[in-house]
Amino acid sequence: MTLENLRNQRVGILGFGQEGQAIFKYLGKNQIKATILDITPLADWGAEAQSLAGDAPIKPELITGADYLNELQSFKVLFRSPGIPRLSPEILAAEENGTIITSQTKWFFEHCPAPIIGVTGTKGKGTTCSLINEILLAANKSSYLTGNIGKIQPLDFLDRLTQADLVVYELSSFQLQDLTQSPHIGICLMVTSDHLDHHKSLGEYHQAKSAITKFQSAADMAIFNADYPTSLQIGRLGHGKKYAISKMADSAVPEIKAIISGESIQIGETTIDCSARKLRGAHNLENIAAAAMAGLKLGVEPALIEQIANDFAGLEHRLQFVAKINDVSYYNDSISTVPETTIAALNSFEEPVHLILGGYDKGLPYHQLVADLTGRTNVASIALIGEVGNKLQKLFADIEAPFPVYGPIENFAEAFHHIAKIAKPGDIVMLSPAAASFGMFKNYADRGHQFVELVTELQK
Ligand code: UMA
Repeated sequence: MTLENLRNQRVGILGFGQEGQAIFKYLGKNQIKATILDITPLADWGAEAQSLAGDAPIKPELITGADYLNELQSFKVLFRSPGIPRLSPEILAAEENGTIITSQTKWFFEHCPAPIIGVTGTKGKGTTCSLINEILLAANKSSYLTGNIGKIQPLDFLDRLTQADLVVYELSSFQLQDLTQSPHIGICLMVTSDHLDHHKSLGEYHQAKSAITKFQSAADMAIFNADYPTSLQIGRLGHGKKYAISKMADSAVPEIKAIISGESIQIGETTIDCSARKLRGAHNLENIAAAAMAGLKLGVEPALIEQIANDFAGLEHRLQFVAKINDVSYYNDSISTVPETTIAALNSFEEPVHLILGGYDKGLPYHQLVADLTGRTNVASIALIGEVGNKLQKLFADIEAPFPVYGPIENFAEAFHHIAKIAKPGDIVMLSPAAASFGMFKNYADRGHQFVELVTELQK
């Protein structure tokens, strides 16, 4: 489909979030009128969305509120946002009636002149994409990072791209679901179950992910984690060359080209030594292996890949290495707003960890977290903050925690200094609060930035 096919046709944008707004700008720039359809009533839109639609030279038609899907059959083309289920009855009925259902991702794939490195998986997509992008930029390649990771929308730079560029695209199952093209390099990390609230079944979720490789030709490449049955199955689809990754040296999977062993990744004759890596967690070695494989296939020198893989500090606020001061390492894991993510963060360390825990109380249960923390040998101390801090303090008191628990402390800086002061060389100080930021901070990013600022001040 071309822009010409859209002229003088009824074109709808389903959902006016990040993606819908990017499509609206793109269509407007190309003088194409659009109708915006969104469940959220206009009065509840954010200021940016309101002024984008309100001040546009080509005024959009607006269909908002609960009945926004009623008229779908009157559209020639609909651009769907990822958050709107592809298989909803109204969308299927419109499609049956001849409406073309597309999306920002589908349009981009159809029109992008540059090779796309697409990354999907249940966890680790954002980290792997960011690392690949860093590797490519370090090798002086022109690389764009986009997709589910947010920030920069692909339609904002589509017109600038040439064959000489590279696009690293994080692909969620919602974005992959109706693609009819696969990326030039399709990377399938670990796939387990997730988003079952949105997809009807595990089968639909796995099916959605399969577009990462299914349409590849012999000129394309599939990189996948052979240790997960579904990833192996997806990796084997399509005609791309196969480059599987495994932690099992004795695996019988013939497509395996990279073996993770200890802190090393062996790819043929090449060894990538990750023993100096800042990105913590065993799972991250799998992500580094996928990124290293992609880098090698795109012609980056192994020594440079090794250097970037070791220097990469991770995504902001997600187990992000901040600094090492007097041999104490500081990590910002402000994105952790539930107990499970704090447990996952702690699993990444063997060193003693001093933890800032607590925040706004969403009514989550914390017994499991307390049991987990007290059962560990590497929790050195805990500083509690916020309402959840009160709750945790009682739970820790009941079971006589085997480590010092401070607080709850009202002041975030005071909580930080408390544990930073007692941390010994070789220890970790981490913000991984297992609670929402509401009340004490603007949002989780603000909480993370305040933590980073406190670490920076300590360095002076
Ligand atoms: N809306 C409806 N009907 C619905 C659902 C939403 O009208 O049934 C409207 C909402 O009122 C809102 C708009 O649609 O105005 C939001 O659209 P959206 O939910 O698709 O969100 P976007 O802002 O366009 O963000 C999307 C991704 N969101 C989802 O997949 C849910 C973002 O991923 C992504 O960063 C962005 O596009 C850029 O590509 C978020 C996410 O949670 C971060 N992704 C999941 C994940 O990472 O696990 C897949």
